Amino acid sequence: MSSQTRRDFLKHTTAAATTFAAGCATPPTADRLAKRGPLIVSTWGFGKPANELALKVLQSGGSTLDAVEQGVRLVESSGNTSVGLSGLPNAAGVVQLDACIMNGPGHQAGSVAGVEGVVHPISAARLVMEKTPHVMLVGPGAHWFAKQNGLEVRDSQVDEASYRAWLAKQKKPAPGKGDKPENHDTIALLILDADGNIAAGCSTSGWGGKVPGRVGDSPIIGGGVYVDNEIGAAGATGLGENVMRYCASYQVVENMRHGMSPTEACAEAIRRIARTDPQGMDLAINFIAINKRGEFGAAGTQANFPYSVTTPDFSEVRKGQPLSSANQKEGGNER
Ligand code: SD4
Repeated sequence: MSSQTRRDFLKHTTAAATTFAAGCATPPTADRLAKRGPLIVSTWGFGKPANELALKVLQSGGSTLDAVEQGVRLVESSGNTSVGLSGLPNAAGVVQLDACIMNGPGHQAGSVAGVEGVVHPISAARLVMEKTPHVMLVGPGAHWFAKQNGLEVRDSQVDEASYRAWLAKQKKPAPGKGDKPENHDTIALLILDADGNIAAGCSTSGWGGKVPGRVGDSPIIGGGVYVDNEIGAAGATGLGENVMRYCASYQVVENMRHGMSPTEACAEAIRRIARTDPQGMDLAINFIAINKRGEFGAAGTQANFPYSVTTPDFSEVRKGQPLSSANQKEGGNER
């Protein structure tokens, strides 16, 4: 082993040992994971019922992907104003949805972007992963594919009324400040199962009032979600333009590979982006992460980023590490 490699090895094992000492009392063997049961982490307070449903799916014998899909579907049909067809429409008054799913074993992924009229885009993303040789389908092709595969679809109707109601509530941006989305959130949901395998998914209607055809970070593998079955998983919520240019969920997972705890990995990805981005900490982005040891964490540029954590022992909403004092309203539940 060269001295550089040895130094790296020592650095990483020391960092991992420190992380481990903070989070667990005994080595994370498969047994221990099995006894501990699954860990489910998702964005926002509205992730908690999704986590709890995902746990039930696992406990009743469903697969980890079933659990991700069912958890996300719950939010997609909950009337949430940032996820599913109840989400805010684009500038043409049409709701366009983004979603993706990733499976740790086999490093598989599927995604749909800018899709209209599909009630459960997370299910369409899973079908892309499982039934096609592709990773991503967009727009009318994604709608056609979902319909062909028996998913529930609706005519994509221009929703002028809800668009106008939303538009009337928007504050005019201060000159030079640009346009900031007021109500935009994503369900990103990560699972470490009792066998130590990882899967994740996310779904959103994206930026309310966006230019038609705009795609955010959520359906981009490594942007909205990333899974590495040897290391862990990460998911993003916030302004996708500030996530996708940096492959930020991928960065979070790579930070964990180099020995950082999930919380530190999220915080470091944000600091790294803020160092090079002209917006600094005004990025409006938040991350959640889990690692293979069953540790979890979150960090955000907003002071009060809530995320939900569920295991067989507890289910609660926690606050991510704040990297600025900016308060951003939790969207997704209001008209
Ligand atoms: C997007 N990242 O489309 C999504 C929206 C979101 O909190 O998560 N906002 O940019």
